[in-house]
Amino acid sequence: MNGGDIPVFHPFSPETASISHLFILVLIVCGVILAIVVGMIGYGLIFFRHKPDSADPAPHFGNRKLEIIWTVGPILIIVCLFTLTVRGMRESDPAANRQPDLIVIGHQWWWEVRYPQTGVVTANEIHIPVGRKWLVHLESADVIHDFWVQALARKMQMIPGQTNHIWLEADAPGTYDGTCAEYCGAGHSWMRFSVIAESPAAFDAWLREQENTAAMPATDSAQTGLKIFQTMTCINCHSIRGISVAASAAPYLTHVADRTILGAGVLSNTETNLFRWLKNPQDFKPGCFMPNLKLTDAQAGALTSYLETLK
Ligand code: HEC
Ligand SMILES: [Cu+2]
Repeated sequence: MNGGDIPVFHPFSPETASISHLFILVLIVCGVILAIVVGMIGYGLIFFRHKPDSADPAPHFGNRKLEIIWTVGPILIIVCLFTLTVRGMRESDPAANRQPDLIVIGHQWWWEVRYPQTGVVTANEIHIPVGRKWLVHLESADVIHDFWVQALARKMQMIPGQTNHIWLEADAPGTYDGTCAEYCGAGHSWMRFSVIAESPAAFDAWLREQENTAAMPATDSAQTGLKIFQTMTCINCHSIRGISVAASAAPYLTHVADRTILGAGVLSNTETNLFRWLKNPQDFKPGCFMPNLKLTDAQAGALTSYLETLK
């Protein structure tokens, strides 16, 4: 999706299309009413101005015809909008009738993404197959967050201790921007994510890749990196499948090199940026829960070569 699109006018799923249609219709109805009101005021101002020597006009009391029109008219408009709103709500939120295809858990300030059918866990980048309606469960690990992919689905809060759901679907392949839409602390503005919709075949291939455990590094520098990863505190927070199983305190790194963003969108995932992030995450995302571990350039370099092998 390109940055200039306003998602409400350019929906990419049946769910957002229904929201978009309702919005445009309400906009037109309100626009017509505004034009009538402004038009009548303008007409009155121009044609019924007070002239210096004219007498005050005779007052009118009661006008049954007009009163019926301005009572029945708005009632009809409201009934129509109400009916269309209920229809829009149904279309944008069909009943959740099965196990979730995806579980997304909001953390300060990143997104944990779980595929319950396979056990794959990743972060900040959500892959989905195009044209499939996916039921997503939304949870929170700490405070209230809000999951919002403007072009694909309505907004939904993630509330600690409660599971909400949303339907996620994309009509066309592409990368769709998502963001946290509920202020959740210092790192909120960098709590972004992407939804990558791809053909079902490409999606299946991606998911199979993700199921693999991390490959053992081949080069010296990457092997040193792995040792540092295991001996420094990294493994207390981060999991790498086959290497360390930590609590979900931090993004899974099993296939971190496969992702395009770091720190929930604060940096693009290049080798240089990864190195800079490891040297001091606080430079990029002040307040985030990865501390500055005061790594030397050599340590950060070795860790970078190791993490780059995690495709
Ligand atoms: C106290 C817990 C903690 C420790 C220790 C820690 N990290 Fe992190 N790390 C985090 C958190 C939390 C994030 C997510 C920050 C954010 O986006 O807000 C993160 C993010 C990252 C990322 C970016 C991942 C992504 O997908 O955005 C990398 C890479 C990373 N850490 C590597 C390391 C390495 C290597 C070490 C050891 C030298 C380490 N971390 C130590 C908590 C930790
Ligand atoms: Cu937030």
